[in-house]
Amino acid sequence: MLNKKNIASVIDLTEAMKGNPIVISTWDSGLEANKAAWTILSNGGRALDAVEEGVKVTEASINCGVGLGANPDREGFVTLDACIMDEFSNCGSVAFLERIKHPVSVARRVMEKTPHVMLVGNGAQQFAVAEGFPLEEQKLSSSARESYEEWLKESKYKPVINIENSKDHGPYAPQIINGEFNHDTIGMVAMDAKGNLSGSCTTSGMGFKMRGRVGDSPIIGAGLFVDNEVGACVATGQGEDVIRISGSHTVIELMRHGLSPREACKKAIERIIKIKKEKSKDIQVAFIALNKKGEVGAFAIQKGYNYALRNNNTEKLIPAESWFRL
Ligand code: SD4
Repeated sequence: MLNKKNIASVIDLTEAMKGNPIVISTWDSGLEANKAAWTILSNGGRALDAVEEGVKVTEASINCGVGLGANPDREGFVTLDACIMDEFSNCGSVAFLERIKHPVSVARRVMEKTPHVMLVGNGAQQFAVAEGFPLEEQKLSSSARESYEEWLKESKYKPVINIENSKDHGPYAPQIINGEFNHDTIGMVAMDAKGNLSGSCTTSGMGFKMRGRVGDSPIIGAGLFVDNEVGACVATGQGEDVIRISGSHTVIELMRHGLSPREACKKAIERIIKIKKEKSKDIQVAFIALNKKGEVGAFAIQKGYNYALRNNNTEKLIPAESWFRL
């Protein structure tokens, strides 16, 4: 409950954070993405611009799970999901979007230019083209083509835990391993020099997913949530299980009630463990969160998840604690 005294302390904290921007993002790929975000944050720019430009770096790269170079669905088409949210609780999202290079920017346009929050499929593509986004060729990257052809031999669907950080095939493991397949995403949350928060999330979802499958990443409250009075959170991993607990919103509400970002992420992971029971050992889900004091934290189901942080003092990868420690 906000009373006069703690309203004052919220304002004091915000004052204290001014001039101390920070950005965190998911997986190893977050290091490069953070650099682009930092160019904006370190020059006094808005967190919203930082989280858009940051994840665009990953969208433009060839990797297994973000942007047009990513692995396709089981029909052979790359379909993209993304969302963005700002300090005023404005939000925009696209899902099942094809042939557009920067879905996060289309999500921002949905937020800024339409009365809606979410556009999907053909409608999202039509909107993007009308807004001047080029319609790219319907074509797989060579690594995605190879992975897809390999996958077609058995057509099995089984996400591989932590494939995002596998070193076997470049930074984002764009290829299949032992006939098993992957997921990947970049999520980013940031606080700017004015103490305002924003977040973004973009993905091709799970490689070789069913046509039409949409995960948590474009769902506000599941893959991403921002509350400028409290904090920002983004999820990665098996989207179905993030949606089941409204993951990112849950983390924000837990922080609102006083938990640190780490404790809040851990509690959300515990909820998934409670629901999934034995099956928890076969899935990966992770949350990263940032609160209004500029404190960060993360928690994952499985070991091997890390996130990238950049602020005035440091630029580094941080291994997250996990429910299973082996
Ligand atoms: C999804 N959550 O589509 C995404 C995948 C992901 O790292 O985060 N991979 O379910």
